[in-house]
Amino acid sequence: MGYIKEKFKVKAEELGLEVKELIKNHGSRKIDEVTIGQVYQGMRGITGLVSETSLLDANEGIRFRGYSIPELREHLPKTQGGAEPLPEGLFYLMLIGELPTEADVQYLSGMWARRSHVPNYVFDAIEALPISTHPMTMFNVGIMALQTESVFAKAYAEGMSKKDYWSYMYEDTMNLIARLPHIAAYVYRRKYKGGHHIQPNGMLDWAANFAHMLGYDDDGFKELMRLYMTIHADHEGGNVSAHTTHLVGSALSDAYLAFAAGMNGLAGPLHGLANQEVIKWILNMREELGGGIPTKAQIEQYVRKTLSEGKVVPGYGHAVLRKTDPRFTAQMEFAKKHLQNDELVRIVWMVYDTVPGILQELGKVKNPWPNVDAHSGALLVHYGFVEYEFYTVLFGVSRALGVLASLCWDRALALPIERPKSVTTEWMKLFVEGKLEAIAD
Ligand code: CMX
Repeated sequence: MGYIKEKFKVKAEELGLEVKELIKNHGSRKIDEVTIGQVYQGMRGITGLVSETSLLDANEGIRFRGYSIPELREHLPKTQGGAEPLPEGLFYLMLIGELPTEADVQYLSGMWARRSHVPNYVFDAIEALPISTHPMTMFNVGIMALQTESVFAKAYAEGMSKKDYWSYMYEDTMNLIARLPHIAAYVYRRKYKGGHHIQPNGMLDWAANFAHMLGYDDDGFKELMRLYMTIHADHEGGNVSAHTTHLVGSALSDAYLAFAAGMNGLAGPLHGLANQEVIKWILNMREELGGGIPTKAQIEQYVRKTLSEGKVVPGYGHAVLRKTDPRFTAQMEFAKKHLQNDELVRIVWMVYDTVPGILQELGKVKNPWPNVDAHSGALLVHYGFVEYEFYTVLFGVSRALGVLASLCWDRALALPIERPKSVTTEWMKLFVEGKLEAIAD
């Protein structure tokens, strides 16, 4: 057993005992109350899940095992001469709960490089789709084709003990994370670069190798990918992609099945697809206004037009956050350092100056501030990565780090199948009338 797996086993056994005690001594204590409004309105604000890898504060933003994004940028190992954290380090932190050493990060880079081989039938499955297929669909078809490689599913079919679930989930997690960049890059090169594929370079770190396979060997782009893969990785357990992966995994579906389900959620425009919607919206605005940098008044007018057409302003708002997303700020800092004078970046900053005030005026938007998706596209376009329909795939590759680390914990803590109770509106009406007994009859 590799030393990271051994370390995870020890940590999981310790926490497993603590959780048992917690449930035994405090299991009946109430943590929350649920209102009828919450039940109808997306279960907002109900504490009903445990996710070890990160915790979201409405005002401060995300913390990974206690570390904020600025702290991660400072403390996680970097590549030689680089300034951005290596996502391998964040994965280690989320899985083990401790900051990694340089050696831990190198161990993961090496392991993922060794496990990165993707069988040809996965590419054949992608090839079977029309070229017009959305990249997220191609990506997920690739993941589903790769499910044949699940060691968890194989061991379960052969009859494994409950005690070993975590071990096979860990192996599936490592294999899947190792292979995702190759599948994603294959989709990109097939759809946008005439099928001219680029072989992986096992000497590079995980994010740089991904950039390389996509066809971007610029050092600046590699740094951007390291930052991008780090900040998109996790956002506690309740967001659609994390929650779906956890939910599907709770049926003992393997990592491939569970992660693919999560990716279908990420592909929705109110979640991960918002990153393509943002840049599409900005480019349309620029075109409609005749090109160049619009004035603040023109942006304001365009925002109002978007709202009057019954659309949301993409990249703004959040179900939990109530301040500017620190993931937006991290990208803004990257832009200030590396691409200060980029036209699209300047428009993104002008939109940031304009949108919150207008959304506030509406009186119903709980968070008028930008989320992670409001900035990412402009950075990618700067490096020539203009195919915005692909952006959610980048988000997806990163999101694997968080949701799969969580899935390892789910199996290690032997969390049961998830099955909340639902009721009908008829039940609700009887409940408010105080006639609940009638339902029981
Ligand atoms: N533009 C216009 N209206 C918005 C809005 C925005 N950016 N954000 C919220 N609203 C509206 C909602 O549509 C809702 O309107 P109705 O009452 O008419 O249905 C009202 O304000 C209240 O919504 P809320 O409680 O503030 O927001 P929710 O928790 O329901 O939804 C989110 C959160 C992110 C889906 C929403 O803010 C939104 O649609 N934003 C734009 C899409 C986006 O950027 N998504 C990416 C989120 C980050 C991610 O997951 O990647």
